[in-house]
Amino acid sequence: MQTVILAAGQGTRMRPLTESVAKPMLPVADCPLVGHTADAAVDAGASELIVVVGYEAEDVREFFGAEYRGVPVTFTEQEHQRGTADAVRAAQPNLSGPFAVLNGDNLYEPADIEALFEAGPSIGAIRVDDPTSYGVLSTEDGRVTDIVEKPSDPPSNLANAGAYVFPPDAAESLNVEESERGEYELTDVVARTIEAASVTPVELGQWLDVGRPWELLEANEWKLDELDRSVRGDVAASAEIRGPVVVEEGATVESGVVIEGPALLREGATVGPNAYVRGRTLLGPDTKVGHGVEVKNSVLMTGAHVPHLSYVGDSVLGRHVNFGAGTNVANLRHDDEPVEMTVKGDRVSTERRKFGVVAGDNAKTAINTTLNAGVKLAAGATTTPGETVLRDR
Ligand code: TTP
Repeated sequence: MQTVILAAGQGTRMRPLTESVAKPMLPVADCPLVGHTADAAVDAGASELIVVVGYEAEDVREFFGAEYRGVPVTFTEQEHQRGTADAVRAAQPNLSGPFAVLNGDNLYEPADIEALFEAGPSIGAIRVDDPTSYGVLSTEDGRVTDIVEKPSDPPSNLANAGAYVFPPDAAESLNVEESERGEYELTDVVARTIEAASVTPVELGQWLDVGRPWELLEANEWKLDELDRSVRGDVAASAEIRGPVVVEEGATVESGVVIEGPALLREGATVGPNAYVRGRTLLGPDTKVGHGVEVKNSVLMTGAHVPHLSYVGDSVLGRHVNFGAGTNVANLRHDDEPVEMTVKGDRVSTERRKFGVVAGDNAKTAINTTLNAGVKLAAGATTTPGETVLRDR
């Protein structure tokens, strides 16, 4: 089945991490987010991947190349990011038969995508406790009868999981009206398809939409949990590596270090001496976790350094971030309420009791900086020695 992967979006809710990187290219365990989306499609038997690119397209093109795991890849450019239906419209000239559409920023189980492919025209759905912030499906006699966006009175708890198989003629009905929020939405194409064809709801076992920074942490938690232990790097005799830890070739673990898996140390990462890495932690290529540093349940992207005497918990550090000596991160509120973040100007609950900070590429903290839970540092932001950062900057 031809599979369209939508990877053109600007990822504005993920800022500052998407300041100069496409969201699908953010790291999730051992590959970019979109690599996991594509893996699910390939494992399910996709015959061709049609990748819609736009924002920061070059990295996406480079990652896939002409072939991905033996499956041919075609790129198509969406010039302006005017919505998901508009993105599929960019792929339309390449379509020739039934086709699947997956969001390039969603994680799926391969078996679920296989079930979707086998079902013919279908929509992936996930059962959620509170469907009011999703597209919600109505179903009758094993087919989808309606889809409503963010209903206050949801007809079911089946949420649209952004995975579809369309019949061939759906490619002709991509010219939908602009929605209230000014986009051309794929759900409007789905609504038309439901009227014209029998569309099966396929319930997915596990699914994650990665839209906001803490969801990138959740994506890493999911994929790091799937790691099998493999230690190929240089590990000092006095270091302790516990559980499912991957130390890639070219990574270094110095003396006195304890690493509790799941954890992944990519090539060029160095830890220690005397450091503690725990939770589900990704230490990207060329990262450094130095003496007296504890890193818990965090993602350090390429070249991020936390070299001396720091605590970093439940946080995401962009590329080449540097935390000065003694920088500490708060990741828990004393009232035990979920940590909040500002996303596009609105305060939003992360629904996590523990969440630390998000630092954009090249942010640098001075010595003894204290960063409060839920704070975002813009790309290139700096702090002054001894500063306590309570608000985004
Ligand atoms: P969204 O998550 O709705 O959009 P986004 O990724 O741009 O993020 P944000 O809302 O934070 O700005 O998009 C769902 C999927 O569709 C995602 O994989 C990106 C993709 N997409 C496009 O390819 N083109 C588009 O015009 C839009 C809006 C999204």
